Amino acid sequence: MDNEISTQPHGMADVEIQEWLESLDSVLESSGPEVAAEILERLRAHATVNGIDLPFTANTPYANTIPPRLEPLFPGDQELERRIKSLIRWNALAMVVRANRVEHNIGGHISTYASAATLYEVGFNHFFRARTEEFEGDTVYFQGHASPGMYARAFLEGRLSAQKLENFRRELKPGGGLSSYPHPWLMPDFWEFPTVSMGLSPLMAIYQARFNRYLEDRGMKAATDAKVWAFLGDGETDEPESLGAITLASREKLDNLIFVINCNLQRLDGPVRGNGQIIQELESAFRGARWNVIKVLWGSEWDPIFERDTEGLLVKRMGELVDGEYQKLVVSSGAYVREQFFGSDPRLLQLVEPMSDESLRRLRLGGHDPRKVYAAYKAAVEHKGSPTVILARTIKGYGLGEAGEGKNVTHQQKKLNEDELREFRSRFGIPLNDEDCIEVPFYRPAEDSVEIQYLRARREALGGYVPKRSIRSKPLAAEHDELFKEFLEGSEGREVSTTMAFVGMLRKMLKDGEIGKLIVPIVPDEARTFGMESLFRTAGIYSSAGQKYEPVDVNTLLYYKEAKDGQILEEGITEAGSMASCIAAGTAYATHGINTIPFFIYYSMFGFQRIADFIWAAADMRTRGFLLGGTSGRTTLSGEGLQHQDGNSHVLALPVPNIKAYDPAFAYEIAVIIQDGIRRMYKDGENVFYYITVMNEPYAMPAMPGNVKDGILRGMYRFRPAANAKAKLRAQLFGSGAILNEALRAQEILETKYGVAADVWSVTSYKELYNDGIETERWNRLHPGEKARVPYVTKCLADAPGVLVAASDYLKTLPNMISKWMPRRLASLGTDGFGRSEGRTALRDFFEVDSRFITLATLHELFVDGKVERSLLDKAIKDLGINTDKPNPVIS
Ligand SMILES: Cc1ncc(C[n+]2csc(CCOP(=O)(O)OP(=O)(O)O)c2C)c(N)n1
Ligand SMILES: [Mg+2]
Repeated sequence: MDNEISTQPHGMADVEIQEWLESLDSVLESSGPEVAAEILERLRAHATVNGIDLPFTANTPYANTIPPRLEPLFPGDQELERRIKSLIRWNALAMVVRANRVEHNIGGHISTYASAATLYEVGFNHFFRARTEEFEGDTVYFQGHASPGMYARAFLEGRLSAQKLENFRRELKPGGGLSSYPHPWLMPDFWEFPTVSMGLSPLMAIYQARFNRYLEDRGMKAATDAKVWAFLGDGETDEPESLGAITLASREKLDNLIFVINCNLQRLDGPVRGNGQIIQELESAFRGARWNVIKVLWGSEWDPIFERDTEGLLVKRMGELVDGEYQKLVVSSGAYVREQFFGSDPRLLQLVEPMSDESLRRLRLGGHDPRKVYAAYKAAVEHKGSPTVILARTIKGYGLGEAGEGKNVTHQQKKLNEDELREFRSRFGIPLNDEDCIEVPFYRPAEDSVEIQYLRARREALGGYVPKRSIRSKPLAAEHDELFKEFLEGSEGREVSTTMAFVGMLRKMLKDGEIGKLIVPIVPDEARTFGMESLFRTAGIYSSAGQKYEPVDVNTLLYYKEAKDGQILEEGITEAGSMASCIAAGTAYATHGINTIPFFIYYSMFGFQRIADFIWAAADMRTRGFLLGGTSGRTTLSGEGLQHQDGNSHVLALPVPNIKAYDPAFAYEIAVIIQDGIRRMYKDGENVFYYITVMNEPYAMPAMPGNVKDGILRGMYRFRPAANAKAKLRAQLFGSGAILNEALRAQEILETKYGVAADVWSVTSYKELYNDGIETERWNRLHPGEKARVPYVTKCLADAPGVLVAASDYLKTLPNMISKWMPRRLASLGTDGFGRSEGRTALRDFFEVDSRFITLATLHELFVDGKVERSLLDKAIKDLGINTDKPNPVIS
């Protein structure tokens, strides 16, 4: 770590160093910091030219970035704000302690908020602007584990009742409770952003800030100075997503973005970097990424000591300690601090000579000093040209004393004994006597108290309360029948893939008078894969910088056009970042009151499998829009092999409660699903979003048969009935996606070669069918006296004779999970196992999902039912050329 200041290199005389420092001081005083910086820069260049090897460092010394002389005046009533903060501290602690008294192990966190209270309170009293009619407001991502502090504040603000606080983490109590962490799904009027799966919110915040600029550059909202604030833990920065997009933020010059990292040097188990310095590590990462870095390490009590230290000894000493040592100092006595920290050099000891042990112990850290925090926030909101990160040093469990302050166990401290409670009460001056306080009551001063008046006045001045979620967009008006009509008519024999069909729809949607502007196409460097390059020219690729170069393909029709008002978000190779954009666009109906409709199209294998937690967060946030899983299907994507061929995503979509997942086969099915989706989400305001897989296998798209719209949306419909419904041998074949064509071929083989009349069904969504089935079962169980309802699958198959065979390009579990609502046994074919680099024909043979295997499965079912002879199976195996000794795809 390069944070040392050499004070006596190679025996150089102190006096010489002193002269240099003094002349710099005088330049600073007479000409200001810019000139001083210029001189230093020139000196550095001069030194390099003259062969002086200066080591690279992205670090500054272990000191506050803002010196005391540049600190602004604190504009608030510091004492009053301290009292308010103390009350919030108390109530936050009370919530957790009370909840755990009632129900052992219900959990909750005290120490995270305890360390971050000042960081939040300065924000609440002076910076976070609410969303109002006139102003879009700041966007704040609160650290998930600090939620008790946010609830406790809302209680003082009169927004949450004591009853609600009492039911923290007990959401099922009468009258409702409070969710453990920020969850818009559970508290849709309060929380906006789920942050508790650590690492997601920093990345989401970056893309949110960028999306705000996108809306401005496209003229969809006025440019404002609204900020995106993200509060993170220092341990949280270990998650790769946390720092994964920081270069995007600086590249895009997102000076509307502020990270506040609460550096309490601890995570759950112990120190974040016991043997290093997390703050210096983060500083170099962010400075390297060209962020504006503001370190807030030391409180005002340190200023006079620094002042006395004309030799820079203190900064040097501070840079020497590793975080494990710092943590130890925090829990130690003043005498220990004097001996261990200052005792390393008699000159240091002399600096603190006049101070008592008690005042040494009370030297505050920067993150607990409102003046230092205010100075940092003010500098951050005024900074231009790059995002800012504030690295604020705090103590985890601040104020918990013996109960956990700075201790390794503090993260999980949920109970305080009587002495500890009294101690905490006294330390923060809560007006409760010794007896009352051990009951840990919630405490709110009278409405007309100065505290409540002040707190209300501050929030009023900042536009209202935060956090608060509301839906600010107006529903769309049109039905869009005209727009989608042509896609219901089929391709008249022309072979197209469902991807091409979708891109055609997208192109048309982009031209629509109502929704055209609202569409946000998002691609992670895969537009060409999906045949979307034609949109580059017409819609343009968004770039805040416009296009500073002449593209290499400028003379072609479909050149790579970047533009400041470009509509496509070409995110580069980041599914996580693209999903974060999709979330920002899909929640703009609430955040900005704008109904942007994201269409995020990506390689389906790199979706649910890779970024499922972001999709889960999107679901929590009531995100609207469409995820398009391109090149999908284990056997439909030929060539790419094990890592690319997706037979999983429809299974992985099952757990997300509000995502509707479709595996359509034909263009008209996609048109029906998208049109209905836009209506449900943006007209009727339903809290659902969509996953649609599209494929790259070309085939003729049929025209939509009559009366199937409802079936497409509900999950299945009879696409092609058997020619000879009176045949003796009957079957029902279920196909999805491109495998529907295999079922149709099997229908023909069965009819012409084996005299079996089969109906073919298109199953567009096993998830919809499954949800309908379990919902029907549940209703019947809870309403035994009423006429039993019938699952949709059962209704569909009521008059469908014969054996049942399903085939899809996904795991067999999909059809199996609905088989219990079918009238008879189901044979399921699917693509369980690892993919292979091969062509489609070979892959469908390998995974046993082609027309031959569907035929064999049908005949086998008829055989089991005693409808055909064994010899027919032998003959079929031979005729169809099936190798019965072939490897088992599931495990080979
Ligand atoms: C992705 C993820 N992994 C693990 C956890 C469990 N967890 C909750 S808080 C925590 C430690 C947090 O440390 P830090 O980020 O430093 O926050 P602090 O409480 O110290 O402010 C852990 C491991 C989680 N919430 N999310
Ligand atoms: Mg921490």
